[in-house]
Amino acid sequence: MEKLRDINKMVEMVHDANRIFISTHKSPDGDAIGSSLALKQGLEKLGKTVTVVVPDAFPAFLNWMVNKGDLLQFDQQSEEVKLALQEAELVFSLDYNNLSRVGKDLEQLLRTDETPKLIIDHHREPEDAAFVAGLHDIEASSTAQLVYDFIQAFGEAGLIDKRTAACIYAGIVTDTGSFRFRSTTAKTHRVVADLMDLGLVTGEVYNEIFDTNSLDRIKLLGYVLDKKLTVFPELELAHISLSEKELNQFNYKSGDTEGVVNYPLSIKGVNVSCIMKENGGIIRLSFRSKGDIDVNLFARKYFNGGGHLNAAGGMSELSLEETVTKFEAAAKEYFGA
Ligand SMILES: [Mn+2]
Repeated sequence: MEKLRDINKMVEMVHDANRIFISTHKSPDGDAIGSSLALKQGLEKLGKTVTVVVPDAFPAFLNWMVNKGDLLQFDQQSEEVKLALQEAELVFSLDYNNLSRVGKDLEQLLRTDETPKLIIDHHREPEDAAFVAGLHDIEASSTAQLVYDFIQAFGEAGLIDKRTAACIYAGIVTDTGSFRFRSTTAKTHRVVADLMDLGLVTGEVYNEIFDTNSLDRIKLLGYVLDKKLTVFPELELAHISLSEKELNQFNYKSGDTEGVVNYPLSIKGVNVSCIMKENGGIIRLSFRSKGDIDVNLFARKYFNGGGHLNAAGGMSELSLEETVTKFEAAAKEYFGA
């Protein structure tokens, strides 16, 4: 059996271990935190002592999931993390495919440590040599969905309670863009149905994650959509630009423009969207597209960036006005063809 699909070996290794160390990637997202806490809670019900380690801070909209003492943050508690790793008999790598994804210092710690490592993940091209076994599936909607399968593989009732179900759901709902990305399958919905049978109330979790806007943020969004949205119907494209001064009028905090770039894509006939944002003298650009339109190549070619087919970023050292002009010319050349 292929070693990164060997769930039975993983179950066996967990049975033989008492102290378990769970790690996840830098800038942890809903799937990283949700899958890690769900696995911790499940393993604790099996009588294990579990430490969850995140490399750095996670966004505030995930605070509801995390109880005091639930996890260690490496950039603030490196000594505690080292101790936990020394004592661990098994290390889990959750929601990342390569040890470099945890950040340099923690990566070094994990690489020099000889505790066997298991991976549960859905990112392409896992670092095979780093792991003794794993549950790796690039077709899974989320790592949280794989953690659900893993906990079920122990074949014991009661390992997933309402709180654990909420953590798994949080990972699934954030990684699938609320069940709209292509990775969402019938299996994804079946897992959620099972979680609901275990006590999950989907609306409660949804509110915790998505209904956390500040008034300033909503007013900024209103301003952007009313005053700053420019559409080029012939190019099937729209852009938004924001100066530092404008952002400050709405007491901008990092994260406040997260997702704003997606709004233009909801306009019928718009297939490419760009937001240009001034920050500390440089302009950061973020691109989104639909279908086969490649904004990764566009970002590489014109704005020193890159990313994925439908989501990419770039930067510009020109002024905001000059960047807008450059973007419009580049877009005409690249998307107009
Ligand atoms: Mn994920």
